[in-house]
Amino acid sequence: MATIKIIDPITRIEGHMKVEVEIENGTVMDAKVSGTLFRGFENLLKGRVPEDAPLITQRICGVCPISHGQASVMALENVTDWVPTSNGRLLRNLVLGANFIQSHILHFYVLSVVDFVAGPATSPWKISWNADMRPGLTSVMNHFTEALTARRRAHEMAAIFGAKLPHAATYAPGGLTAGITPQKIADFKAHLLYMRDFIENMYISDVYQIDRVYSDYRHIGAGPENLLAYGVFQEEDGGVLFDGGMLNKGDSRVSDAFSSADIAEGVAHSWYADASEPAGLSPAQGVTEPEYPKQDAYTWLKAPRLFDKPYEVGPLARMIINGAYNGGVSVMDRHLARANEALIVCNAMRRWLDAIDDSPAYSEAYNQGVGSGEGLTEAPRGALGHWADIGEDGKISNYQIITPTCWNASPMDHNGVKGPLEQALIGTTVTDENQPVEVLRIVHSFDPCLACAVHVMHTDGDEVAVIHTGAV
Ligand code: NFE
Repeated sequence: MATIKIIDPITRIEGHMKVEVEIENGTVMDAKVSGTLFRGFENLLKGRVPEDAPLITQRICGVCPISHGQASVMALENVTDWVPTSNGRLLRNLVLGANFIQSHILHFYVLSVVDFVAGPATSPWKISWNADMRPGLTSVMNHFTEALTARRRAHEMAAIFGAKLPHAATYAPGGLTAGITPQKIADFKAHLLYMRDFIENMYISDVYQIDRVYSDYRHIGAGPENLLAYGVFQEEDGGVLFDGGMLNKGDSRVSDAFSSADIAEGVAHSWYADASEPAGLSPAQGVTEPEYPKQDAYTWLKAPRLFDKPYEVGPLARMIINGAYNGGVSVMDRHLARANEALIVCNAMRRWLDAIDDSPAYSEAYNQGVGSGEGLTEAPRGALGHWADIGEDGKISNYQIITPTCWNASPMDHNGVKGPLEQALIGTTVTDENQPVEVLRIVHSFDPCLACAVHVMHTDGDEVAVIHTGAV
C-alpha cells in the first residue's frame, strides 16, 4: 500500500518548503515540492526609485543577498548598457565571491553533514534520525566549529567592501560605493589566505571523505539532468569566470543559444492567476498576481522552463558546463562540485584583489536611464535573473525575479512535467519509511532556499506521523 510522507519541517534549509512523497513498496512513486510562503518582493518594488532595488531585493534572503544586489545593479545598468568601472567590477566580484564561499561552507558543515555523520547526543544535533549513519567520519564532524569560524571570516571579508553583511550597503547602479584603502586590501588578503587553506585542506577533503563512505549517493537523486547556468563574475575582457550555457541530458556539447526570451514561467500548478499563455510569460513580461486557493495548485513557486523544459541550476551545473567537474548528476556530485567551486572562486578572488588600482569604484557619471533591463548572474544556488522596467517618471514600473530555487524546486508545469527536485526524488528507494533519510539527503543536495516540511500520511490523506529532523 502506498503511503504519503511529509517531513515537517525539513530543517537545515533556508525559507519555507514542504516536500510530500508517495512511497509504494519502498520506492518513491510521486513527489510534490511546495513553497509555502508568498513573498511578492516584485510588487514591493513598483513605484519606487530604481536605487532602492539593490537594497530591497537583498532582503529576499540573508544567505545569498549579494547575488540579488548584483543581479539588481546589472538589471538597472543594462537599461543603458552601462559598464561598471574596473574597480567597481573587481570589488563586486570580491564581495560576491566571499558570499559564495560562506554559503558553500554553511551548506556543507551546518546544513548537510548531519545527514551523513551522527552528531553529539545533545542539542542542536538531537533530535535527529539515526537511519543509515555510517561510521568512520567523526573527524568531519570535529571540524564543525572551525567551519563556523571560516563562515564568520567569509562574512567579515565581504563586509570589508560591502560595509556590512548580510545585506551589503554599498550596492548601487554605477559601481560599488565603498572606499579602497591599503588596510582594507591587506585585511581582505589575510582572510583570503586563511580561506584558501580551509577550503583546500579541510572542506574539500571532508567532502571527499563523505563521498568515499557514501559512494552509492553518486547514483541517487539525478533529476532531469538538464543543466543551466547564466554565468557569473565579470572579467576585464568582458567575459566571465564561469560561463553560462545549457547542457541537455544526453548531449555532449554545451550550448549558449538561448536568451531570457526563451524562458517562460508557468503557473498551472502555482497559486497565481493563470497567464494568457498556458506555458506562462517570459520574465520580462512577467506578472505576479497571487490567487489562493486555486484548483490543482500546490506551491507559491512558479515553474520556470527554458524551451519548455525543466533545468537544474547550481554549482554542479556551473562546474559541468564549464568543464571544471567531470562527474555525473547526483546527491554526492552536487556536494563535490560545490566544494571544488569554492576553491576556484577563492583563487580567482586573489587575482581580482591584486588587480585593484587607486581609481574610484563608483562612477558619479552614472545616470539611470528609462526603459527595460535584465541582470542575469549566478547565486550560490544557481542561475539568478532580475528584470526591471523603469517608467518615464523614473520609477520602477515592473520588476521580476527568478531565483535558482525556483528552477530547482519548481512544480509540475502545464505539460504535466515535474520540476528537477521532484524528478530527483521519484524512483528513489527508501529503506526505512519512518526515517526517509534518502529523501532528506536528496532535498539538501540542492541546497534549497526554503524551509521544508515532510509528514507521514496514508494516501487517503490521514496523517499518521510527523517526523522532526534535527534542527540546527
Ligand atoms: Ni536564499 Fe539564493 C541563492 C538566490 S535561493 S539563498 O543562492 O537567489 O534560490
